[in-house]
Amino acid sequence: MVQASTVESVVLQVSQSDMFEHVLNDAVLGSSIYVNIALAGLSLLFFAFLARNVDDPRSQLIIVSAMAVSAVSVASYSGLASGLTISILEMPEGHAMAGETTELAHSGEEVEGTISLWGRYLTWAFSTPFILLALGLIAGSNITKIFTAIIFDVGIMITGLAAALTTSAHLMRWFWYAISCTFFLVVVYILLVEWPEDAKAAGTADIFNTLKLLTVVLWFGYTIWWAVGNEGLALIADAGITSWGYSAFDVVAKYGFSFLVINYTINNVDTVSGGAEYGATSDAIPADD
Ligand code: RET
Repeated sequence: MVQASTVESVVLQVSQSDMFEHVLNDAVLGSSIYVNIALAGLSLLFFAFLARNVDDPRSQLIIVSAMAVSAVSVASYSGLASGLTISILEMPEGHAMAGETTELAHSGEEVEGTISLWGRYLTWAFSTPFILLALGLIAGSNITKIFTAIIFDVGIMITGLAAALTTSAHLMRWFWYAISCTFFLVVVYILLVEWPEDAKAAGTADIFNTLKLLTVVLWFGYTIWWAVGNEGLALIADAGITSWGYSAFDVVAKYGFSFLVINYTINNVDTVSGGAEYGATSDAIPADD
């Protein structure tokens, strides 16, 4: 066994199983992940139960879209819990965490670098499009606007992932962050300007405005949290607390949001319906159950 006390700093190759064990043994970081696997799974079952009697195709599309957010979340947090999508990264010179070490919770060994839960950003590229699809459908928007919102949204998350994983130069991290924020403004524009008009015409302005506010406020929350968390300015230097921030946002932005969407849809099938043949790809429409 390595005697950490006999050397000044021990540089170790951190394995996937080390990350798995570290999460398991760090109560704050671990709970920020495990609690969400449970919540995502339970919400999925709950939503399936709530929507069990809906047979209108457009309503079902909105509901499936909202449920997909929780489904991706189970996979996302499982990736973090298993050590697959979480790493210890050495921050470049100029970053507040440059030269910092992390103590592995299970072995007490010191490793150079700070923890990045980069799997979050990767999986947001798969979950957030479903949030926007549900919102766009509720607003009665057209394909062009929905496509634009989703494409720029995927851009936010992938460039956010790049910001998190860049270790070559401090400035490059913030360059990626700036690109990501620019993409975010496109989505905000659609949410605040385009879709409210569409929702008015579709007769869904009330619920849309609630969902829009919740989304815009929380999504700005994620953006600011990245900037102040351990991967950004490190005003919050602890990886566990940074992770809990995102996990808390997730509870409202994913499960709370999806519940509002599904609850509204179930109770307003007539308003959101596109007719029994909505989305059919041929003239012969087989009964789906
Ligand atoms: C990052 C950092 C780079 C700049 C920006 C970001 C925005 C992230 C957002 C995340 C929303 C996530 C949700 C997840 C639910 O599944 C990537 C933090 C702009 C808006 C809603």
